[in-house]
Amino acid sequence: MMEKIQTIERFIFDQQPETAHGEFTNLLYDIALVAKLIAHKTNRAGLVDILGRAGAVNIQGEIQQKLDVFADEMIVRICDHSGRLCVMASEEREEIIPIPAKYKKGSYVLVFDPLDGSSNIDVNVSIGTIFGIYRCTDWDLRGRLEDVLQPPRDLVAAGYILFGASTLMVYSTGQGVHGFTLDLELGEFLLSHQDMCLPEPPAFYSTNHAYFQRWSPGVQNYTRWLQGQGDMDAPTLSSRYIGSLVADFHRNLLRGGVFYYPAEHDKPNGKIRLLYEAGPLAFLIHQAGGYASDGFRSILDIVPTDLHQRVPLFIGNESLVRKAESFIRQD
Ligand code: AHM
Ligand code: MG
Repeated sequence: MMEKIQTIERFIFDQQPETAHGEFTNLLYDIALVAKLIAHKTNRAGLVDILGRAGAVNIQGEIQQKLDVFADEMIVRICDHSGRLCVMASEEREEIIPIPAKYKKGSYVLVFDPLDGSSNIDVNVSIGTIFGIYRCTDWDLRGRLEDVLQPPRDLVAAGYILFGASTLMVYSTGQGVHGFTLDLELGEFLLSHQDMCLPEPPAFYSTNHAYFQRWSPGVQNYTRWLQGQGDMDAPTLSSRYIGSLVADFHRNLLRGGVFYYPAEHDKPNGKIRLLYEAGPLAFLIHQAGGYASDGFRSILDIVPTDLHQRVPLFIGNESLVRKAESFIRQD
């Protein structure tokens, strides 16, 4: 039994090349630590009404924080002085997050959405953290905006932490996608999903149908096709939509499917952020045998021009995402 148990530390260590200095490996450990801290806090989220609302002063005289602000600050506090990063960027902050001059700088760039699915935080529905790691582009300089604005194809690792029925950390360093479940008694992430691959045939499509009237005819026709309307080639799918990208993505990764958040008439880039959400998840889906597109091209090839740029997203089993592209081409 003991032989079968693998902690995340052990797994990361075994995967690192012999020549590695441990900087990257330790960065992944740091993220696993952050995951435990956020999990601890989110598990107590329901107690907010008893202990004090966000913004109110609690029994200890501390101001209660919103969970997404807490997660953002926790990631920055754990990662800024480790000597492994040259710069960070967060969905919660307008500007890049420099590494303070008093700390040593490292070779990596961390981009993250500290707690995605904000509309689900207060209602006890799964939420998640998404992260991506790039190499800094100029070793001699402290991190700059250019280090952050790299296309997702250049990611060296990406992953997410799902705070759901259990806490799960899923990541890839370009050698498959692996998942670890947090054992609360041991306080350790244990390998639970090795080498995840998208199954065929896919089971689900996931989108917010309420926006149907805001979509282009191509996306509307694609939706009809997914529903099996009038085409012999139509897949047999069921629909699932949580409204938490990490949870929707994770379910589709395990069962197969497509998630899409398309352009809308008055939101031509949709809602999902390229740097913190679409890019890292595109990296993961490729590693799992799938594909991610903005409807025209691979998400991996899009060079960000703005920290908070949004992008239409179609992500999942390649056959389903290619079909979206072909419907959209007819627009
Ligand atoms: P957020 O970054 O403000 O939390 O928004 C991102 C979330 C995603 O998790 C989810 O896929 C999407 O917004 C749901 O949006 P909608 O409520 O419009 O369907
Ligand atoms: Mg988000």
